[in-house]
Amino acid sequence: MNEDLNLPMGDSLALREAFERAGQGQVFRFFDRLDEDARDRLLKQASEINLAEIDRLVRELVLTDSMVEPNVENWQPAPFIAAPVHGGDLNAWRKAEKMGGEALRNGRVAAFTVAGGQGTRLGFDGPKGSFPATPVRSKSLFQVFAEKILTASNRYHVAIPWLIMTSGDNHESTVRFFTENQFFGLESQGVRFFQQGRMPAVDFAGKILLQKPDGLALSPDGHGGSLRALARSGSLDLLKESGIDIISYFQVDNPLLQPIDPAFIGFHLMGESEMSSKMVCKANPTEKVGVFCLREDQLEVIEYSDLPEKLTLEKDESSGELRYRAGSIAIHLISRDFARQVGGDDPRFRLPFHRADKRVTAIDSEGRVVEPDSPNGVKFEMFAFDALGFAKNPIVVETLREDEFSPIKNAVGIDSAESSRQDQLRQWTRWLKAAGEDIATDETGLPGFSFEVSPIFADSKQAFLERWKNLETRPAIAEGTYLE
Ligand code: UD2
Repeated sequence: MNEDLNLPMGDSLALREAFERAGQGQVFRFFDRLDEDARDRLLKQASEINLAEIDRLVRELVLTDSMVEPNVENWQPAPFIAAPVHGGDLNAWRKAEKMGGEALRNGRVAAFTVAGGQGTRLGFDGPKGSFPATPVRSKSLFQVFAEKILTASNRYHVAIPWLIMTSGDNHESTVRFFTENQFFGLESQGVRFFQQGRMPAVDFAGKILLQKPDGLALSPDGHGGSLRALARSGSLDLLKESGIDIISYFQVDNPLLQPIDPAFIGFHLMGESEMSSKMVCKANPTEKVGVFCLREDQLEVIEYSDLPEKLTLEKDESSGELRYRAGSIAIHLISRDFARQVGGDDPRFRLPFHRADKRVTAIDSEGRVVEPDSPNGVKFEMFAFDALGFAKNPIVVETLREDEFSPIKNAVGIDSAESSRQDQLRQWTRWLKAAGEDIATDETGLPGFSFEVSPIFADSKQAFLERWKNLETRPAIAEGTYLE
């Protein structure tokens, strides 16, 4: 008996034979030379692999030339609910906010962060959520979200649970980060971590790559894997038991976002939507965000790299605005039952995998480690926004970039820690000015000094104005001021 695997020896042989039959026998190339523990490790990883799925993906995505130009005849920009400042119906927004507030008070909402990505572009050693994001206190992204969730919990008199999806690469370090920081003031039992699935990388002939003699080259299965992981981890069952039917989904990289947004929740409910999304108007045609489109009347997000150039640049004749301007900022509301449907095993609701050609450190047939300087392999990833294709009544709601979107993705330049820090400062400065304070800024609204407003003090302009008005003594805002 092989204790670790809980697999009788006969079964480990059956596993090896199954790989052989699937044309993936190279996975066990070094098996005979491995010691007992190393064999167990390899067998355990191999048993995670769905060979039929890999076979299908290799045939569909790796061995075929799928670079066919799409026929864009039936494409349209997606409609969206405009923000009040862009002509949206203020009464509808008020109604939505009220309805969302009620759902929150009734404990129907959980927050959900996808934090399983490898964060390679940032070059930061550690889970991306532990990256220091704020200008004065250098609070981590996780702390910013935790404080926003705590503030919303206090406002609606309900403990809002927080689900956090990690991956095999960062699960332990993420949990440790929360434990070491006492969960940033949240109740630890209200925060639930679970790992997403992994997929093996293959070479351009479709063969699964080995990272070492006893290890496959595995990587997270994309943020779309969150739907499977929500179901498989038992999280959806727990939500059901707690009467929660709305999941507020967001990425780990954007400190400006509102994890809990009553108006968005209200629109989701009024529209009887199974999956709703937020958009901002694209900053420029080539901004690296997906775009909401209608394809044959079906709402989809088309990743920027897949949107044909003609459509990327197309402008509205009368307004001069980009026609395809509804940029996805990867914030969604997902109904629990819909998550179960898309995260289950029914092939009718199967999210597609996308192919990403990447440099994959792997060993060659002699067991030598090869660090390639150009892509040598294919990774398979699912995208959460592809679930929109299965959703009933999906809706898109506009939010303002300056209020809600300033992600930290790159080490320098656009979407970097510095650009995000400046956007946070601009936001707080706008709140102070709205409260009647005089703060000198440059023409972009950036003050000449750093200060910080904690989400515990205020998490929106409305909350800030209220809080500021009621302060007995108002602090001078200067370099290093921290409002808590
Ligand atoms: C994403 C969207 C883009 C736009 C932009 C907004 C895709 C393909 N593109 O671009 O359209 O909405 O965000 O900021 O999504 N993650 C996991 N597991 C994985 C992979 C990623 O949890 O296996 C998480 C990751 O931790 C992060 C988020 O998903 O929170 C986004 O991942 P990304 O950095 O790969 O997405 P990005 O910036 O290319």
